[in-house]
Amino acid sequence: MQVTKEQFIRDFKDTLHEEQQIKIIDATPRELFIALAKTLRKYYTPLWLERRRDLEKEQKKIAYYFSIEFLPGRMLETNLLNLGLLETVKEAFADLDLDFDTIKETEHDMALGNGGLGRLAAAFMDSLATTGYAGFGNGLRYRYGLFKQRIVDGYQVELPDPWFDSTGSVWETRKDHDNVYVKLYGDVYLQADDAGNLTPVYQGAQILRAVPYDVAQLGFENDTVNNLRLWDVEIPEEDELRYPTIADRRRIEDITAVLYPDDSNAQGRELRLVQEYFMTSAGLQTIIRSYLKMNLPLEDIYQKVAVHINDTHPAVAPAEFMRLLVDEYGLSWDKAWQATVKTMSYTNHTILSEALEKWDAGLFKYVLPRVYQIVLEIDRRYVADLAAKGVAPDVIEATRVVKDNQIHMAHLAIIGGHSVNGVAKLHTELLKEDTLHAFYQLFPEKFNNKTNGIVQRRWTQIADEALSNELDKWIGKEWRTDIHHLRKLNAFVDDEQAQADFYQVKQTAKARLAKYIFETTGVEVSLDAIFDVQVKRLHAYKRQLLNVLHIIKLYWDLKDNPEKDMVPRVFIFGAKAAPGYHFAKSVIKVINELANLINNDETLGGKLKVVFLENYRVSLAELIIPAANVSEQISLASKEASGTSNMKFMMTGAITLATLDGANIEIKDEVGEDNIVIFGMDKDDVYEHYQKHDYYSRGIYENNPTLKRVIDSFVNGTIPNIQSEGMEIYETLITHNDEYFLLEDFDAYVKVQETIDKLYRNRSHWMKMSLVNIANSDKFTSDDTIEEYAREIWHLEK
Ligand code: 26Q
Repeated sequence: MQVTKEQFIRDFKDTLHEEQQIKIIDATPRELFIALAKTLRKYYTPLWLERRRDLEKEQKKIAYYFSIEFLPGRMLETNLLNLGLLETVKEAFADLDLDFDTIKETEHDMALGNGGLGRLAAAFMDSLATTGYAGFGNGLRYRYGLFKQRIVDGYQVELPDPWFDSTGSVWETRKDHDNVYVKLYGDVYLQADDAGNLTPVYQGAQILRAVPYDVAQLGFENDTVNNLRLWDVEIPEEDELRYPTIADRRRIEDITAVLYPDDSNAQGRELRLVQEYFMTSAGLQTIIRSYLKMNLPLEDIYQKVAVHINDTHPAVAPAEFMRLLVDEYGLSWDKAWQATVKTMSYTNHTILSEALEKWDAGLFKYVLPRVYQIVLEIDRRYVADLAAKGVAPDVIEATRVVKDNQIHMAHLAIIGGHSVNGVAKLHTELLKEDTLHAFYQLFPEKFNNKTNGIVQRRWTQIADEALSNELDKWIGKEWRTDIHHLRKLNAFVDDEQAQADFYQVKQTAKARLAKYIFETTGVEVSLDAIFDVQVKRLHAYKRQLLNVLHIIKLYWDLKDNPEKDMVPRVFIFGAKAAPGYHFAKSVIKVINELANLINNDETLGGKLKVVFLENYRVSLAELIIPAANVSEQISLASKEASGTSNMKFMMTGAITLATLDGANIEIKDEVGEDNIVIFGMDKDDVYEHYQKHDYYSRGIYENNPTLKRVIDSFVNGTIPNIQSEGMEIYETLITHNDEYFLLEDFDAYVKVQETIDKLYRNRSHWMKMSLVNIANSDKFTSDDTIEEYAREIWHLEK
């Protein structure tokens, strides 16, 4: 978009005057942010309208990405960058004597997601617009994003995260004309008409209004604007009398109040099912409506529409689509089913069985009586079809949708769609071999891999300006528009000047983070130390605790020998624990108390520091990741489906310290074994233990004095203030046999940490490794991942 600095300044001042009746010198940074955002909206709104018109005219196929999470973080800089105005606006602000960073920091992260899955959905929105495909998001407009984490006395405290104020978010537009109605609860029976056709009759259903709020998704420098549609709930005026009290109304508002209501009780689980159905039904209804405007036969809808099911949360989609096609639009079951299967596709994000959603059939029937009947019919026909084909009864039983009084949502998504994909090569192999093996045998053609990706523009051009400028200097600017030009950096990995220059880039990022660490925690860290970072959701399988075990080992090394020759190390953590996840919260407490112990022990000579940064989120990641020397990706092999922060660290020049899990394997394939540090058991070792049932953590503990001393530190008072948490960890590791095999991997991990220490001492060699990582990170652009989805799953045209 062509806007001169002068023009922008005029537009910006006009917006400030017209919308806020205020002058620049009187405005707060927040008011300036709002005016800036509104100025941008004026710039892109014509493009947004034009996009709609074009799509209607050209009748291109559209993919709809259904996801219960979207985690874009801050949108200002992305929107500026994608409009081609980031530099112009920074210069304009400098002219106006305004500090751009102060203004941008008043934007609240849009955090409608937990972690990887939600961030991936947001990345895909950016990449769909950037690659020019018609791909729209469909989700929920939560009033509160993922909780805001504070650390008090070392404990996680969860505070609400109201991410928009009474005027809503500046980036959204309410679209009243696209309202739809969603039916829940009540009774349904089937009534035959004169011709014998059965129509469902609903009695006493609750009818809610779904109101869409659209958020523009701008493509990078291509004038393309796609749409992310977030649904909110309202009580229809005509039904107001059904909700006479504040409590009655609040129960409805609760539907879009928070992401992942507490599902440890029945009420929470019901709310979650309502959320999932609400967003799915509203989205599908609008899709069918807009398809029908083209006057094409409904049974051909798959030619113009693809619906993607992001994990099982929207997996009610095939059944709801069937309900709409058959009940509301009168298609025959068979035609509707063919259309449904060709329309739907599903991504699996985890092999952990506890995350594969199953609904109690009684609850499902109570909340969604008609959809329940349809699910039963899908299940009945599935079983009959396979039996007729001679499929073994145990295979049918293992894969059907309804069994043991539960609705298996992944099964519904697989049976009701034409594609199932995992998110990294190993993960997809495991789905085929293990988790979804029976399905793979029945429908091998449905299975495919789509390795995750990241929006590299955010992690370089936005988060790491110094790196971006240095890249311009060495390889020219083309990489900014076509990331594959990064490979040119391979020519300079041995160049001593390049090594020195990129070392300075990293030091700049470290200095910025060190300042933040000091301001937020009071801990001083040296820029000569290795910044060793593990940031991700706190989960046992991700093994933050293995990192902790190693830190305690270093602590004892230094206590025994204060002269120990080691490069100073700063261990940096960022992690939120699910509110009901006791063990994860205990690990956070232990990290914080260990940090207190270590950071205040002067005998350690400043060689060891531990920092836990509270409230890890996208905007904090933008500060932390560019500053990392070491990227900790130490999940138990087979458990991390892909990981995506590993890709961000790689691209900003950290060395990956990893197990052979998820996309770490593919990072290794890109950089070669010499430029990554791999350790520990692989997936076969892990599966061998499962088969042989021969893992015995107590045996390892008793035979490894170093490890024993480390583990005893949790319960012998070494770390103050962690009585019950230390005990819980001890029991997890020893009494409960260490489910994620930390003990077996401990020695290997210690050893590669020593390798890291050695490698870092040779600056030239370290920087060579770092440059190889940056130079080959183009592999993980989400733009390419989306190209694969578009071509191979959704069959879209550009
Ligand atoms: C399931 C049932 C009941 C309640 C909650 C859930 C639930 C909630 C969130 C299940 C899964 C999630 C989130 C999963 C997630 O973020 N997975 C990550 O997805 C990334 C993108 O594909 C991968 O890179 C990560 O490896 C994977 O952990």
